Amino acid sequence: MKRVLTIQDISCIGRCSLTVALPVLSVMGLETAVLPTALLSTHTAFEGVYKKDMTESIDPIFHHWNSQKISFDSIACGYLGSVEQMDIVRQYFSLWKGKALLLIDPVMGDQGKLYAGFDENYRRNMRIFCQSADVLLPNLTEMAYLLGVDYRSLPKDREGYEQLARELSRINNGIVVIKGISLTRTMIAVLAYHARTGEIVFCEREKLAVEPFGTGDIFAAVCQGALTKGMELKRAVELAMDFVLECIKRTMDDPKRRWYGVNFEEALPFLIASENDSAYYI
Ligand code: PXL
Repeated sequence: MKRVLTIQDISCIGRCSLTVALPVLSVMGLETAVLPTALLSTHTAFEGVYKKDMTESIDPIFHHWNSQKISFDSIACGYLGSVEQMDIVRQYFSLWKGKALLLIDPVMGDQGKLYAGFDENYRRNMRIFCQSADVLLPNLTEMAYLLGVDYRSLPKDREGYEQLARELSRINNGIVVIKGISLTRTMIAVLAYHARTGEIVFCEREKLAVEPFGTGDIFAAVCQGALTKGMELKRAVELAMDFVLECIKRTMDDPKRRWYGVNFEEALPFLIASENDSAYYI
């Protein structure tokens, strides 16, 4: 069985980050190691969040793993607690470059704004960290911050996003997967671009009238699982989109969805059938 690592926070309440990535990766048949970057009482959209940063534990944990020669087939990083922590994870990524598939979801913001607690210094450092990724998975806000372009003047057509994907891929010279592209009111798309092969994947699905919490984290986890299992980029993106859509469909009538994420538990069987393939992206 392949072993993967997911590095992100535990938000006790709110169904995002580790609490969605772990079950998704497990159900996809991957031994899943976790590294919590922070412990939060809820995700940061709630008011008055309690947050305990785990920075001081991260180096000793990596150190121990190295001493035990623990290896991973892929490592994904999401929400981080501090710039200092980002530096430590970046060094760990550099140990694994070329040996494990390295994914970064540059979790910083949404809807054109940075999340609570993040600033220009964090953004600058995130851009540097992103150079380490084989696969970069930003939403539109994060893409705009990484490129230093205005969120309000993002393109209105597919060609415009292809151009931005090419620019973004100069950061990591690898794969970029841009989430949440809405070219019409009824459809939502993901655009993936592979800088070294020129492959472009544009995957569009029906847009449902709600935007619940944590779906970006679920999307990234499915991509990590699918690519680690050797699926082609196109199939990985399609699987991730279809799974997120299934999750949202099961949450449409839930009035608490804005805060508590999606009812992904009911959709998990959808992922059990996802088989192994033999494409490699390292
Ligand atoms: O879903 C992204 C995310 C992850 N972790 C924490 C968050 C957010 C988004 O707000 O607050 C703690």
